Amino acid sequence: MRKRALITGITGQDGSYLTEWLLAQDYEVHGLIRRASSFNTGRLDHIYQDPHSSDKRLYLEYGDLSCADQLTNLIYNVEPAEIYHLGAQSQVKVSFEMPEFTGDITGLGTTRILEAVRRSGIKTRFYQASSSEMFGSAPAPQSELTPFRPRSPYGAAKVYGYWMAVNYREAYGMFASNGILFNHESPRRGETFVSRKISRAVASILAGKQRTLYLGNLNASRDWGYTPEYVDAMWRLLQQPEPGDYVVGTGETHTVQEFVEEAFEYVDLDWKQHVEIDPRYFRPTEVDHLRADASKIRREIQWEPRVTFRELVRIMVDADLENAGLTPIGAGVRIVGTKFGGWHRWSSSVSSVVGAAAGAALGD
Ligand code: NDP
Ligand code: GDR
Repeated sequence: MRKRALITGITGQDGSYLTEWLLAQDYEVHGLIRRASSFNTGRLDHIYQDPHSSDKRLYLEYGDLSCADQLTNLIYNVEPAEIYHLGAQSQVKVSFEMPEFTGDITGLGTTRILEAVRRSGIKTRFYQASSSEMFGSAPAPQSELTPFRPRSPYGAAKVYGYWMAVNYREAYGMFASNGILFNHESPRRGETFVSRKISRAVASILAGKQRTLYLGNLNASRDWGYTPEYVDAMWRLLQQPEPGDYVVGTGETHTVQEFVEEAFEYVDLDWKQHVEIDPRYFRPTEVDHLRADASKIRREIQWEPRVTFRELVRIMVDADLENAGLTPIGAGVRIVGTKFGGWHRWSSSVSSVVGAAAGAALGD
């Protein structure tokens, strides 16, 4: 029988790739979307099916993570075999400006979903989108055994969500797993996250539409991977015989400045001519250094990322060049062609979507 999955945060970067991946595995996919005054499904339009089609396998359902009743009804009615809980106020800088809202959506939102599962009495497998931001100031490399030291309201809310998933596993025997994912990027990344801000600026500078890119802290280092590989990891976690908590990352770290250098160098521009620091983008507390020790998932689940840091930057810059009406340099297009196929191709999965993948740009 066809498996049914429910995804919260389906309109986001990860939700859209996960949907494609699950549809390719023959799932029926239901996604929670918020009501908005304009369409917010840009990342899904290329896979959205005509509601009258007899082979329809993607359904979008209205609801909000702030409203428990809606979530309980939805979970009871859909009765999913797997729930991927990706919905969140996910922007770290915004969380300092809206700490209570972030706690409500990113933290309590997880409890609302877990409680909806418990109350509806259905048997399901639950994935919690935990984050490397939970490690905060804990020294690298960070593994499942590293104590959490969050440095933002977002990080603190994710720590709460993490422990709620563990608690429902232990208290009620629920199959609940945490994927502690390090930064993962793609051409569908929201435009205010630093990777996409850089790749878009490079394209825009080449197109003659922008001269200067204003950034904050260039010294922070992140463990950056390519999102399509990370949604595969999420799925694999829910296919295991037992639930558990896993760090997912590449094991390499690079500074924001290195991302800038790599992106500008790829198109033969001198970044020093174009990048300026604007303290507006500094955070009250910063996470300085993240690098995953992902040996557990490599060992137990055989998940291994294939896209390198340089390749990731090239994929993103090529996609934004195309989006700006320019010809891509081509290395990024080739990497997607040689390393992927099937559900994830340049023409159907990257270039046709990137223009629409503006993301929910609440702030920066
Ligand atoms: P995005 O910001 O791209 O997507 C967030 C999603 O949550 C969107 O679909 C958004 O809907 C939805 N959402 C926000 N608020 C609500 C609400 N009140 N009710 C219902 N839905 C809501 O995030 P990503 O795809 O990058 O990340 C997915 C998850 O993984 C998040 O939980 C994030 O915190 C976590 N994470 C991400 C990492 C990364 O590097 N990308 C790393 C580690 C964890 P809308 O489109 O309407 O705004
Ligand atoms: P992050 O991603 O905070 O790691 O959270 P982001 O891309 O926002 O920042 C990465 C690093 O870049 C520095 N930076 C800037 N950041 C932004 N957004 N804009 C700038 O202009 C800028 N200049 C420098 C930041 O200070 C930071 O050090 C992401 C989100 O997806 C979270 O939801 C997720 O949990 C974590 O990754 C893992």
